[in-house]
Amino acid sequence: MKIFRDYIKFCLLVGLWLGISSHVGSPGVIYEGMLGPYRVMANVNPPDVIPGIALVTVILPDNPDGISLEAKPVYWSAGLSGTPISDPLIPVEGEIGKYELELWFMGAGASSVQLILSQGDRVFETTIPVMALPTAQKDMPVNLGLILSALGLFLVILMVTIIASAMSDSLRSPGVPREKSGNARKTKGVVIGTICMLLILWGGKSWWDNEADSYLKNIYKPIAGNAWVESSDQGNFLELTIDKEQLQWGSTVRKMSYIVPDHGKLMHLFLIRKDDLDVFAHLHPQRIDSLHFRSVLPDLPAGDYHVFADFTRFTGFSETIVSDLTIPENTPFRLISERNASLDRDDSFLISSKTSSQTTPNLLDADFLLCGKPGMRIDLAGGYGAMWQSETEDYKAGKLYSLDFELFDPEGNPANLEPYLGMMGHAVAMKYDGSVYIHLHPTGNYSMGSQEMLLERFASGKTGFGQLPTGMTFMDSVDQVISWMDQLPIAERDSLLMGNGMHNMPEDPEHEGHQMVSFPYAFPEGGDFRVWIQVKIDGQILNGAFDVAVSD
Ligand SMILES: [Cu+2]
Repeated sequence: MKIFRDYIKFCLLVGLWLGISSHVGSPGVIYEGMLGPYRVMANVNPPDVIPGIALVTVILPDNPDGISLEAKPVYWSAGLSGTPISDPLIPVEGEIGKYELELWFMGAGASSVQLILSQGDRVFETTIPVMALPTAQKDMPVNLGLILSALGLFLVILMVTIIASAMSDSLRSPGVPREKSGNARKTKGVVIGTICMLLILWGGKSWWDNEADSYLKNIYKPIAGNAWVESSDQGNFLELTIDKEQLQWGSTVRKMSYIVPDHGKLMHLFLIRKDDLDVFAHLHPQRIDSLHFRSVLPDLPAGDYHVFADFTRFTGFSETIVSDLTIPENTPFRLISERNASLDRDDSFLISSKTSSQTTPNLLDADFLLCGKPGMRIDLAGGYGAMWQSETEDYKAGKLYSLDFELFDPEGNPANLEPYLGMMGHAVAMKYDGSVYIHLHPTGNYSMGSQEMLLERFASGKTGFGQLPTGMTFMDSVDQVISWMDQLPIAERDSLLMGNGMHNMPEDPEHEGHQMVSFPYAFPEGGDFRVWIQVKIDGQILNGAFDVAVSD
């Protein structure tokens, strides 16, 4: 019985693995933007086994007439020319402007969903980066296993019977009773047939086990980094290194030298103090070498921290390095005037209350703020304010929401948001137990760098992994771009990052002048989450924290 079940399991899991992927515990890709003249919100739930089916949900709030909507999976490696034709999305009954499609992802790798809207002779397209990777191994339902095992057993008996009959009854003429020698041949046939079938089953099983092993080796795991605090007379530094073994993934080795800038930065590193999530920092480490990154550490309280470091490769593959960091009690903090090394100009941090109901304990410095919740207005540093505009406090897992935040200046008037790292705002959502971490933007939770790399690639018509510059050359050229961007005046740098307008949301008629920032997101599971928002007003990076309980 077990042999058959294993054998069938293998049949279900045969596939090719390249080994590439993305974030922590929140695989769904949310996209908000424009599709031609129309607003579009899309949610792609990628498969967790490969080959597997992704559910693509698209909402066109403007609900245009006379359109057809299609989608196809386009891989970085295969390019547009290596992609099958697109499939039509089906309107969801009773839901205006909503369309759905189940899309097969046949291979693992840096991929995308290309959305195509046709209206008359006009065709509009957009590309949503999707990392297709195996993160699970499905168990076969017992009933199916039983049925398949029974069928398998039947097949074996059938084969043995055929062999035995071939060696006995097939040799005698019709109506002639079987002789003694015929019985002997039949028995011999049963024995030979059984041995043959057992050999075939054994061969199938060892081949299956081999495939299952290589599939398991290709199950995706985020890269685990090593993070620690290095104190010197220059100040305190966060060091992040990656062990080579961590890059091995199945038969491939992930390369760390092919990272490209994302929002003008090599890496976006988030530090979040464990358990109470009361300390949050967003840092931009410098590259020391391909496996070593360093960042100036702000004056954060001692304790154990989660570390999440987002980066994107030139293949459009965006990934998160995970690690733990301990800031020792006796970490020497120096006065700002005594410190030589200063924070990156886009770095910031926030120390907030443990829960939205707690009052103000005295802490290190004035950057301690109360944490809010949906529908609540909180103070930000410098007298600014933020309000989580929300009809409900009861958020449901899996449902697509627009997390809307309104910002106020110290006089209580609508604030005027400025671009921060090429966006009108950034947000991070994290589940209290650390199992879910996601970096959000007003345009969704996919990596902008990833989208740019994929579009560039598709436009180039190139396929495969040939003609790559060496890792060193690539790193050098990217480091030059990063340091060039870092010395640009902020306004110039940000307008450059906002430049192609691809990532800008159209003017919000209700909130002229950008007083509002919205993040589309679907919480992947229920639980207690903390959401940090980051905006820039009057040249200051302002952070605010909100707690939300999500129900399953
Ligand atoms: Cu960043």
